[in-house]
Amino acid sequence: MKRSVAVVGAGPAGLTLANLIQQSGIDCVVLEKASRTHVETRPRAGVLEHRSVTMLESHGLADRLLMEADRHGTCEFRVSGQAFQVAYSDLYGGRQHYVYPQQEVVKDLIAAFLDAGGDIRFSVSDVELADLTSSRPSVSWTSADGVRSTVTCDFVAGCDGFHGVCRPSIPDGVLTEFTHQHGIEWLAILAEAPPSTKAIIYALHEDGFAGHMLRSPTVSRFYLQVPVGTKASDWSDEQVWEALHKRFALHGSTWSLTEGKIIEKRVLDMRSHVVEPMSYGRLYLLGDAAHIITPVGAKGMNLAMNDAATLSHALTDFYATGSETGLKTYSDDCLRRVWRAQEFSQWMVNMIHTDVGSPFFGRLAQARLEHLAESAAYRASFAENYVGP
Ligand code: FAS
Repeated sequence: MKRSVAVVGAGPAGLTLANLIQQSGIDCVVLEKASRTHVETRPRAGVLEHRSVTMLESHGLADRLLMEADRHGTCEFRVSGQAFQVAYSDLYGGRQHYVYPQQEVVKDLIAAFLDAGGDIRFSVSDVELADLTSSRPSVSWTSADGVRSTVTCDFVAGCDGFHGVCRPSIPDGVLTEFTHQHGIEWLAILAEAPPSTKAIIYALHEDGFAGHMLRSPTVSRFYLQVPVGTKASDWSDEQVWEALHKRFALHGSTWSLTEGKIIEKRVLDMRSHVVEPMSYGRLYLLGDAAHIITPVGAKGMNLAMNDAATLSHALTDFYATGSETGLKTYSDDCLRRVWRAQEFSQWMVNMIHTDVGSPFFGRLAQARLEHLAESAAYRASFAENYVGP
């Protein structure tokens, strides 16, 4: 087959890109190794930044999101049984977060792409990239019925996540990899429990961090800091709820945590990873294929979508005017935003964990929190980075 662009991976990065370039009249094919049902039911992130929603809305891709998503503009910090809130939306021009599960975003983007005549191949295997430095790279795959196919194209978009095939297709020595292991692990819990809060809660406790994230009116995401090397099976549901009650407890308050059936428990090792540059020849890397960030600050999905918007602009310009400027600056444009997000995420990791590194850092974490509680200027800077500059 011949296409202008081959997109490998149907996550937020690949699907946003495919929809945007299709709207610009650029033909593409999307290749996804999982089934449609799997990608449309796989729970991951759940918070969209103001600018991601503005971008989707400007392309007519946010109708259901805008109808169903909860808007949030406040978050809460709990330390030693005391709580304070940061009304970050008021501090940053009314910009809000939209709580809308990633799998719903994926579902909407697949539907919009197919409704507009898009071509997605699900359940493909053995994806291989070739001739990436030529003007006609190609991608080959085997479909579920065993047929081997090849698409020749102008550009390949590597949107296949951290464990995909696109980044490893780049020869050794081309990319510079920046990796940081935070030395922390979180037990990520999904429970059929209505949220017990209207604001995301970050709780610091001598036993470790606890987080109450928001997903939907019937499902909540919780995070529990656990010792490195923990297996999800080490924690019974009873132990999970006991620890959450203890770490969220407030002195002299009637606030209570509503429990529910735990439907997912997995351990997330907190690591960050960035490759430079985010392109090689006619291959462009987007989202988790190029950068991994901790869930602290909810940046992963938003960075993936912004990479897609940036590459879409560059490709639209290339096909409309022949200009390669956007394609040449794509990597630097994205990396500026990626490192800004990594810096903020690291700052928050160090603020909400009291035992990262030496006890000295524990004191720093406390000082940061006190500064956030007391200083309007500090809160304004927090607000800008938290909701997305
Ligand atoms: P994705 O990983 O979403 O999509 C890549 C796609 O490529 C997948 O559909 C995959 O099946 C496909 N693929 C892989 N290899 C392929 C191959 N060889 N051929 C074809 N297709 C292939 N972020 C938050 O902010 N909050 C959270 O709570 C949160 N939770 C997360 C939980 C988990 C388990 C993970 C892995 C990530 C989580 N994230 C979270 C980060 C997450 O949101 C990512 O940043 C986001 O999915 C990145 O989007 P993509 O780059 O599109 O990658």
